Amino acid sequence: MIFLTKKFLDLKKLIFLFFFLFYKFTFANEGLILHGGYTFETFPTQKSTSIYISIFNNSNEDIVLDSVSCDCAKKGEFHTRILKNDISVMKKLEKIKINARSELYLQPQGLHIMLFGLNKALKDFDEFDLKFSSTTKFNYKTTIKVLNKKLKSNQLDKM
Ligand SMILES: [Cu+2]
Repeated sequence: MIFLTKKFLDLKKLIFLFFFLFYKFTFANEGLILHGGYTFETFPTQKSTSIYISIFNNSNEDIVLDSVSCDCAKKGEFHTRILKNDISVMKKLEKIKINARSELYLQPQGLHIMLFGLNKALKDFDEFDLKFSSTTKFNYKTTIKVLNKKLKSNQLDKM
């Protein structure tokens, strides 16, 4: 009987550990909506690209994203654009903060995500997972759609 109780306790510990790990490493997308993420097709020799997305924080706490990654590239970074001698240049940000009950729009000419070391060319209609980690409780994941590069210059009718 004692043996059984001990075994039961071990099982409870195991279940607790499992849920702890699950909680820590799961992509909960709790409180944060990652919407409409997209990037453009790349040339076969192109090794970096930018991603644009809308982020809505529906929670009552600020959320800080401190890393971004995907399986299709070696490294991801948050970038913004600043004026340097009247020229717009990109600047790396260590993290981005989405204030409680606010939204952040990552779009061309402004805040964006960069992928470096692409391990394949991105094609029209491709999709891939983009993952974020936060300094708060959760990790987040969203799908990025690859758009035809002709959309960029409004040349879609000239194919
Ligand atoms: Cu950039």
